[in-house]
Amino acid sequence: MLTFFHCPGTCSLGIHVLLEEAGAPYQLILVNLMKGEQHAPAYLAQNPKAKVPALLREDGSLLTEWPAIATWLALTYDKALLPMDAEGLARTLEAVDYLVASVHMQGFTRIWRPDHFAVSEAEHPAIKEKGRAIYEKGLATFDAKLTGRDYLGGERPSIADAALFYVEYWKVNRLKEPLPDALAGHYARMMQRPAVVRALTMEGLL
Ligand SMILES: N[C@@H](CCC(=O)N[C@@H](CS)C(=O)NCC(=O)O)C(=O)O
Repeated sequence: MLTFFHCPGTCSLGIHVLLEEAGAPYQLILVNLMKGEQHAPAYLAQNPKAKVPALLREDGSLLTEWPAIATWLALTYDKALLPMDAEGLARTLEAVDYLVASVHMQGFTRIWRPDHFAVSEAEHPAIKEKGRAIYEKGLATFDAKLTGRDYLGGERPSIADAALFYVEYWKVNRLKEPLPDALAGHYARMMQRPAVVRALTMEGLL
């Protein structure tokens, strides 16, 4: 049995969706970021990075970083979540890296947590503006990619669609803003997937 450390509605939601899509056996452990539980000694003993998602595996080893966890889950439990031809694999990893490292961490995090980038509140408006530009450029990039297709790789979702889903989720549920058309269609398709419904329900978000 895997142990999945998560916080509802954060980027760990994408990994939760993949655990459900893959049918992996896991137990959920809540790390409440709003209460600062990522810095509690008991959690730091498991994950010194003080972040979610984190996955404790049956051999007792901890796996961190969204792209690594997603890749390992796909290869271990459901290879259909990761195209294995050279072009499909490269394009999937390209999308995941851009979504997690740029759109999320350089873009959305600047909007949501400008204090992570500058202590001085006077600098926060400029940081948010920079984050907004990175985030919107990322959304527009994926909106163009999705035009005329159901999922990023075509007909079936991959780990990249789970990364796109949590970034879309933030636009709708945190910023309370509409998604551009093709992303709105992708988000609606993801929201209809039983795995997504199960993950959101378990996180108390539905
Ligand atoms: N590079 C990490 C990013 C993980 C991350 O930033 N997680 C956020 C939640 S979306 C977090 O745990 N933040 C806690 C904090 O910043 O104190 C990954 O790919 O998993």
